[in-house]
Amino acid sequence: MERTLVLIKPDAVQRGLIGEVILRLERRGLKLIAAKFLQVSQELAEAHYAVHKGKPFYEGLVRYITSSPLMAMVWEGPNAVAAVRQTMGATRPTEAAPGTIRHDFALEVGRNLTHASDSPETAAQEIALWFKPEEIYPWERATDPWITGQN
Ligand code: IDP
Repeated sequence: MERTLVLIKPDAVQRGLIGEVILRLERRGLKLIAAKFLQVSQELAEAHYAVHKGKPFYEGLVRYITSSPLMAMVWEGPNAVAAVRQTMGATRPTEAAPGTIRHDFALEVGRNLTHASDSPETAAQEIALWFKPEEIYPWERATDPWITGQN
């Protein structure tokens, strides 16, 4: 079972797309195990996007992510990392497949609505950065065996 960090970024919150993003992840069969709504500090933004430091879009990216509240979540499921990235679509909305969130609701890479961890290793680091262990609530869902194929 994998876990992945998902951010519903400030543009998606401002555009009223929180429900849409959650709906798609829930409907896919993924399970929400942690969530919080917050205004991101400069420090957290810089830590989250440390890998992009020095790139031309880095400062704009930090400004974007700190500009207005966002929703941070942890989702769990079989192959959660790949499944969530697939549901989000390619980083550039014009390259995202039809039916993905970025294709269906976005136009610009700089306002692409969501973040999702890109590997299980990154997911573990990002979840530890955004959530304290006691803020994560694994729970039994009656439909789990119908989704995972395991009893
Ligand atoms: P990802 O979010 O799909 O994993 P990354 O390459 O890790 O994509 O980039 C992180 C975020 O940085 C993107 O989601 C996007 O918001 C922003 N970004 C990436 N490339 C550009 C760019 O060329 N211009 C502006 N923003 C960018």
